[in-house]
Amino acid sequence: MPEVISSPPLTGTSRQRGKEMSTECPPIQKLPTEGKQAERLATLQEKFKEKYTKTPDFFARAPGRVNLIGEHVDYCGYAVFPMAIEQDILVAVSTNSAGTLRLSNVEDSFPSHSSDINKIEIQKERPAWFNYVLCAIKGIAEEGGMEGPLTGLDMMVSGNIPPSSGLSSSSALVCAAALAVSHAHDLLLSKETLAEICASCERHVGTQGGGMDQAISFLGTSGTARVIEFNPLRSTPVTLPPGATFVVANCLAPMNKAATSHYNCRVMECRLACQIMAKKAGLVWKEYRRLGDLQKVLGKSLPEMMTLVSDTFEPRPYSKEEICELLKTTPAALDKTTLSENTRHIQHFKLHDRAQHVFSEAHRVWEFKRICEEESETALADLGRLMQDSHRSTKLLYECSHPKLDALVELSQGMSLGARLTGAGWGGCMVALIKEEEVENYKAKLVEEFYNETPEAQGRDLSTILFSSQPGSGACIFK
Ligand code: ADP
Ligand code: NG1
Ligand code: MG
Repeated sequence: MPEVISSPPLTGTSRQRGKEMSTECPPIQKLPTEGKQAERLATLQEKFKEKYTKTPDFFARAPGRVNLIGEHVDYCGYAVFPMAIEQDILVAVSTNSAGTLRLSNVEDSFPSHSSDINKIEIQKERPAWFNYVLCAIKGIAEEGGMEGPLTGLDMMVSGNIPPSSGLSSSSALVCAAALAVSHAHDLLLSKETLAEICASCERHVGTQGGGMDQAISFLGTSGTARVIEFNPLRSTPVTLPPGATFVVANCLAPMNKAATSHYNCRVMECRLACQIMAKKAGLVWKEYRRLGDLQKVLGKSLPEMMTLVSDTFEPRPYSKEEICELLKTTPAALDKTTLSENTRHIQHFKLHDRAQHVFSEAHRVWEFKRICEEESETALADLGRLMQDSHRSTKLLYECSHPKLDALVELSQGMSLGARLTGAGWGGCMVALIKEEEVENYKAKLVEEFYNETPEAQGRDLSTILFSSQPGSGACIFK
């Protein structure tokens, strides 16, 4: 365990945003002196010195995550069940007096960027890596309680979360950068406040995310997964049953969420389903954007909401015109009230299947938690079954899987207790629940039957593609 120098208490309330559920800031830890993390930090420090001819003042770290269950429900207001992983983004930081942002990456494939730190412009149409850092700077400048302009910053990033693979490299980058900027300005922001700022500012890249990734990146705790709830943001540690190991396997088909409209299309389908159901219930539909808010107002259970979905929609695509007729609005007005910029061109939306997935998946999250807490003899098998059901639902109702992910899930039958896609999908990673004693055999089977047959895996370090993960800790500062 790294030594904690301090976990600064929060002072004053003017810098706090939203409802605080704890008063803890991310901890400040001593730089690790041994292990892989120490080596990565040393390399980052060396490259930082070469680039900026000075030593970094401190480092910010934020982890990626694997979501165990609760996919595509956070933006509908429903709880999710992720754990932080060991893989992370590190940012080395030093201030400059020129008011400039100078940003670079240890990997040459990510080009450097520089601008006036107080004039941040994010070009959504160009999915550049540094957009995520610009989002973080904008977020802290606008919502972090700054009392003056930002000071200039020199930053260098080093990451080992496979990008665009559903393990949340994007949010880890936003969270590490936001923590770096807030620490450089002595802002004492709680983990929850930082998570909320990051959830909202990452939307500047264009994706209308729900907040799971940023929450677990700050709130992750070593040894426990967490149920994260929203509005207000709060999280509960949950100990997983003994003997449970989660193995992550990357199908090696990446999917960049900001460069495509798949993700936002699903967010909009849920929003449209919500608004049509709200109208049918006699509510002011424009005031409703999330299925979870609608459920609260209607006072129905999740299974009752599933019945309502079946009573409201047919399992087929609805045209934009038809949706406008149901809402008594026009396509131009709908673009403004409901749709994101990159979904306004879409002409057909599936409402029944997407809403059915959301309500059933939200239910599975609470079932998963109940099983973990009951500690019954069948716990592992019961959790596995929920994971299988979740995969089927994301594949068939949400249509966000990928043939390679399905192949991995298929291969896992028999050797795993359950397996499912994790993160947004359309490629990326699968997570499988494996009995501890089976892990090595299981991995060997995937290597033999999947990775040896996959051209993208050849010559790659398999430990970065196929690994078991224990719940890890959240973001911190190293000094
Ligand atoms: P994920 O599922 O990993 O969050 P996204 O598509 O949301 O996938 O985000 C991936 C993007 O995050 C990459 O295209 C890149 O712009 C950025 N990113 C991830 N890791 C790094 C890194 N180590 N350095 C720079 N940018 C990164
Ligand atoms: P990834 O795959 O890490 O980009 C996305 C969203 C989450 C959540 C999941 C699906 C962002 C930043 N992340 O994760 O909020 O909706 O998909 O459960 O938009
Ligand atoms: Mg992402």
